[in-house]
Amino acid sequence: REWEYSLGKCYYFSLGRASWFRAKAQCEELGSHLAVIDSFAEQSFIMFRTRNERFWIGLTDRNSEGDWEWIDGTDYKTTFTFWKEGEPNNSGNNEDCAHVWLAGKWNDVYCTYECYFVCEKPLPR
Ligand SMILES: [Ca+2]
Ligand SMILES: [Ca+2]
Repeated sequence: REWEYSLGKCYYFSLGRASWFRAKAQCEELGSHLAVIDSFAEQSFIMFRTRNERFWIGLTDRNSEGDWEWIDGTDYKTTFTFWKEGEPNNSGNNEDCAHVWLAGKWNDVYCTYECYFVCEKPLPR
């Protein structure tokens, strides 16, 4: 019941805030992973649903600064992006996790920041 269907996948929008790491773990406990946004259609759904609030997505450059990686192995370099203008800016040299924010645009922030999060999993058979 807590999951919402869109375009062949199911999404969970958290009711509480957590760090990126805790959010990642919570999605995994639910048999899912942090959302991987790989199309404008998916971006539009998430943008509509998150309404300018901050929600973690499964995108990080914590392994290597500037080398963004999707949590499910989706190739970042050849896939859709929707960064806010001027982002990612690695502000304070310490911003390695990404969330959606105003108008659903992406921003990098420090990973221990606490905000809502979106989990995603395939439609159960
Ligand atoms: Ca960074
Ligand atoms: Ca930033």
